[in-house]
Amino acid sequence: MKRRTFLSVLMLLLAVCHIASSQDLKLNDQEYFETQGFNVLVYNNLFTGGFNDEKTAGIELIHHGVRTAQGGAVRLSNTPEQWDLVPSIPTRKVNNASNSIESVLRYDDFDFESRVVVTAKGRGVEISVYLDQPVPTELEGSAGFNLEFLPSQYWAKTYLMDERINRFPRYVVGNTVTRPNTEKLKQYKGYETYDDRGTGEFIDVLPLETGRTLLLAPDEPERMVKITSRYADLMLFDGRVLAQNGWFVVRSLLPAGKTGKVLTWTVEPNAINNWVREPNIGFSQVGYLPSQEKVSVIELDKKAKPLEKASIHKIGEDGKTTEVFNGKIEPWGDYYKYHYVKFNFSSVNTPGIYYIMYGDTKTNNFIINKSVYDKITDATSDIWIPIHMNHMFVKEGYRVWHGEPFKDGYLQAPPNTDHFDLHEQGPTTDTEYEALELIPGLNVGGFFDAGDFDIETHSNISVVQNFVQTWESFKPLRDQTFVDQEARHVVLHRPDGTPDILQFIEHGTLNLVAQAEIIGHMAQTLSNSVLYNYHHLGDAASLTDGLPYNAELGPYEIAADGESSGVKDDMWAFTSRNPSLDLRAATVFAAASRALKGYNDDLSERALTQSKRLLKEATELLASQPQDSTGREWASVADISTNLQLYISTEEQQYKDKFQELLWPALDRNVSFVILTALHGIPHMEASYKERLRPYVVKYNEYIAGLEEDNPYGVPIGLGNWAGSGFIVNFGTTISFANEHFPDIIDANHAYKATDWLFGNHPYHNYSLVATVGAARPKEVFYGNNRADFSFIPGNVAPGILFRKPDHFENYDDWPFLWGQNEGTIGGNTSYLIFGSAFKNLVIKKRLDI
Ligand SMILES: [Ca+2]
Ligand SMILES: [Ca+2]
Ligand SMILES: [Ca+2]
Repeated sequence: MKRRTFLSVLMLLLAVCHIASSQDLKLNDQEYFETQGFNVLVYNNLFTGGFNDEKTAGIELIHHGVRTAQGGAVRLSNTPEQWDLVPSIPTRKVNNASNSIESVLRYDDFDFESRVVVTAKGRGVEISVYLDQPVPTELEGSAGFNLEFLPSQYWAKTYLMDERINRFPRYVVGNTVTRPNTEKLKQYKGYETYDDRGTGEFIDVLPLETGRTLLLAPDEPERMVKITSRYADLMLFDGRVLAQNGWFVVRSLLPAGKTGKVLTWTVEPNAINNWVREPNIGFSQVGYLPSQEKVSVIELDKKAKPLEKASIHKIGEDGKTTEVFNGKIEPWGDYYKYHYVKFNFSSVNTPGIYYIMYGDTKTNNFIINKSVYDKITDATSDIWIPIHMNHMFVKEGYRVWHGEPFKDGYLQAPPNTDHFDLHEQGPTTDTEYEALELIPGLNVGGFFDAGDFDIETHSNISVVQNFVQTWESFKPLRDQTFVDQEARHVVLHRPDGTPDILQFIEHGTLNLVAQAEIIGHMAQTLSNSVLYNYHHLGDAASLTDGLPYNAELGPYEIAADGESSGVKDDMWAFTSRNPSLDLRAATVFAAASRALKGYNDDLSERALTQSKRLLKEATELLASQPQDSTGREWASVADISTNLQLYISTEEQQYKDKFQELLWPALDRNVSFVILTALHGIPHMEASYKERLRPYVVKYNEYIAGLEEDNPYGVPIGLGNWAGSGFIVNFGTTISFANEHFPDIIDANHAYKATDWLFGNHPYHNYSLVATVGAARPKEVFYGNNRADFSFIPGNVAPGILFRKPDHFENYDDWPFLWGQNEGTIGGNTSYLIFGSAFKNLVIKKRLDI
C-alpha cells in the first residue's frame, strides 16, 4: 500500500515537473503553438479549394525549421488530391486560458460540420473532433481526420505501427483497388481529376499500415513524431499513388451514427534538447565583381547569440586556404521568425575563389572576378525558352525534350464554360465556329505558359513584348538555337545563323497573329478541356493523342484511317472577345512588326495589318462600352504601358496624351509600381517629360532607402501566395533603367541587391533561385514540366521564398511540387531576360569606369 502511495506521489511530482518543462508547447502571440524545435499551426493558413489547394493549409507542423506536415483536417478521402473538396473554416477561436484552438470545419455540399479542438498537452498536442450531428449517411466511411507528412522528409526513414517495424518507401509502390464511380464523392465544382478509360471505376488507395500508435522516424530525431489514437485506428497511406504531388497521409475514419467527441489523437513531435537552427549565411552563389559591394546577410535563430566576427578565406591554386579578411558582424534586427545580422566584406577585391566562415559554419565557395555575371541569361535564353516553344519538336544532344504537341488542334470552347485554370467562355463564342468545332490553324508558334502546357494569350503578348524590348534595347546577337519553322524542329546548342531572339519573336508572333487572323480577335487562352490532362507530367506531345476528336466513334476508338479518334482530349480555344486584350495585342503586333522587318517580312506585314485592324476595332468597342464597365477601366499599369506602346508605334498624339493623363496620377498613387513604365517613356517624349519625372525618381530613391528599414535584404519581399522573385527582378530592372537615365539620383549598386537575392542572399537557405546559371549551389528541384523527376529546366527562375502565415518563409529544394515557390513562367523568365540584359549593360559600363 505504502509503496503504491509513494509511486503515485512520484508520478504526480513527475507530472508537475513535466508541466513546468521549458519545452512544453505554448500558444504564442502569433496564434500558434510553439516550443523550441517545433511549431503547430492550426488553420493559420486556410484551404481555399480548386486552384489553391496546394498543401499549404490546415493543421501544419514546422519541425526543426522545416514545414513537414500539413493538411490536418476532416477530409473526405484517403489521399485527397488538388480539386478534391476542402472544408471552409467559418470560425476559429484561440483560447489562451485553456491553451487551445477550436475551429469549425464545414462542407457546404453535404451540410456537414465538425469541430476540431487542438490543445497543448505537455510536449505535444491533443487533436479532438466533435460532432453535434452524426456524419451524414453519404459520408460514412469517407469522412475522416487526415494529417499529411512530406515524403521527401520521411522517405527511407523507418516507422513503427504499434510494434511493427517498417520503412517509408522512397518511391511509391503501394496497393490499390478500383471502386465504382457511383461511390466517388464529387470533386471541386464537379471537376474530375482522372480518366477512367471507360471502366466506370476510380482508383482508391489501400493503407500501408493500420494500428493505434504510429511512430514516425525514430531513426531521425529532427523528424520523429509519435501519433496515438484513442478511439479509432490510424491508417497510413501513400498519397503518391494517385498523384506525384501526394504526401504520406495518416488518417482515422470518423465513426458512423455518433455525436460528441468522436476522435482523439495525441501528436507528439520530438524536440531536440537545446536545439538551435544552423545559421543561414546568404551570399551570391554566382559570385561578385571585384569592385562591387559585398554584404552577406546571416539569418539566425532568435536563441542563437550573434558572433562578433566572420571571416573570408581564399582557396589558392595549390588548393590551400588562407584567411584573407575578418570583419565585424553588424546587427540588423528581427524580421518575422528569425534574427538577422550582416557581414560586409566589400574590401575583398582580388579575383579568386573564396568561402565565408561564421563560427563553425563554412559556406561553399564562390568566385570574385570581373566576368561572374557575363552568362547569367544564357541558360534562360539557350535552354529554358526554346524548351517552352509550343507546336515544335525540341531536341538537345541525345535527348528529346518533347515531340510536336497538339497536332489535333484546338476546338471552339462551348459557351458558358467555367474553366479550372481560371478562364471562362462567356454566353457566346464571339466567332463563326460552333461549340466544339475545330478551329483550324491555331496550332502554330507560341510558348507553354509555365509548368503546364497551355497558351495564355496575355502572357504570350508580354513575352513577345519582352523579347522585342530586349532586342531593341540590347540587340543580343546570340545564336545557339536552331529553329526550322517549316519542319517544326528545334535543336539546342546548334547555331543556324539567325539571332535566337528574332526566332523567339517570330515564334510568339506566329501564334498571336494566327489567333487574330483566324478567330478575328484574340483568344483568352488555348487550354485543356479536361482536368485529367491539365496536370499532365511527361512529353507535351503525349498530352493529347494528336488525333482530332470524332463524335461518330465510340469512346477511345481510333478511326480505321487513323486520322481521328473517340478520345475527348482535344484542347479548346476560349474565344470570348476582350477589347482590352485586343488593344494589347495591337501594340505587340506593331512592335513585333518592327523587329521582324528584314528577317520575316511576310510575318512582319501580317502583324502590322492585324495591329491596325485590332487597334481600330478595339478602340471602337471600348468606346461603345458603358463608362463604368471594366472594359473602360484604363487605370492599370498595363493600360499605361499599352498607350505608350501605341504612341511608339503610331506616333499619334492621342496615345501620348492618354499615356500622360494616366501616368502622373498613377505615379502620385504608387511610385514604385509605375516608375519602370514611366522610365520607358523617356526616349519617346520631349525633354520636359524627363524633368517632370525627376521628383518621382527622387521619391523612388527614398522608397529604395526605406526597404533597408523594412527588411534585412533591402529588396521588396512579396508575402503573397506566389512568392516574390518577380518583384525583385522588376526592382532590379527598374534600378538599371533608372540609373541609366538618372545616375545622379539612383545608385547602380542597388541593382546588386536583386542579383544577390536571386543568387542566394535570402531567407531559408542560400541556394541560387535560378536553375544552374554558373552558381556554385543552384536550387536542384523546380516545378517545371519535368517536376515528377525531381529535376529542373536550366535558366528557370523560381518564385522562390514563399511566405506562410503568420511568420514562416520557405523554399523546398527536395520537393518540387509547390508552384507558389518552385514554378517558373514564360512571362517571369522573359522578364528575367530583360533584367539580366539591363544588369549586364550596367555592369559593363561600370567595368569600363574601373
Ligand atoms: Ca496555365
Ligand atoms: Ca538561332
Ligand atoms: Ca485528340
